[in-house]
Amino acid sequence: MPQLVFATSNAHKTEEVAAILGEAWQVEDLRAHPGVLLDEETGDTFEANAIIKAVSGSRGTPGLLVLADDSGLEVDALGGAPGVRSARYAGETADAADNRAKLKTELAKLGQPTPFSGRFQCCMVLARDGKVLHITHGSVEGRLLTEEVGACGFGYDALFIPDGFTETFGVLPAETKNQLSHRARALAEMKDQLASLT
Ligand code: ITT
Repeated sequence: MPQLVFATSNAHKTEEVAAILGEAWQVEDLRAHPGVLLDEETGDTFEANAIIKAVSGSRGTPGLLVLADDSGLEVDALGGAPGVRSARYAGETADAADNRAKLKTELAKLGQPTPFSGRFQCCMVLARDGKVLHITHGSVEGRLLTEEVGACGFGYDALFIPDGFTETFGVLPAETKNQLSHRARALAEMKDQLASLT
């Protein structure tokens, strides 16, 4: 089974990517490569930050294929925030609960009408030995609630209802999220490229 290093410290992302790729790939994240340090995410786009993670991750794992994901939530009524700052929305040391609380506060300030339109965005970058091999993008449109519903998923999932559904990603089964999410769509675009490298 070919090996794919997923350059993330977010175990939830790894679980989703491993489930989406299935048996075809042995996916391991930075827990299996504790000496690899990624460069700081200084970009102002998902793509720029995904390139930083993939390139720095691949320099630390010579010869291996390295995939990186930069993703986040955009809310139209907030001008696209939290966007690339999704992981740090409530501050540099914020956790997911802090970020959800900040989002709920910002949405409450806006008042009606609810729910608010938005989307999850994901950019995936494949690299090897410091060189970018392929870049893909995926998104999923939906609506934001002002109260959390459900305990599945991670990050902002309990506040987001994908279009075509009536439940949040916090309620929908992982199998459903993994068929239509921003991450699933970016990975679908990446699959041919991955297959050509095995
Ligand atoms: P790595 O940089 O180590 O990959 P991270 O969690 O910091 O992990 P990002 O910088 O890409 O990753 O930030 C993405 C944030 O956007 C993430 O922390 C969540 O808050 C949110 N997010 C991304 N995808 C999500 C999803 O599928 N469901 C819920 N929230 C998501």
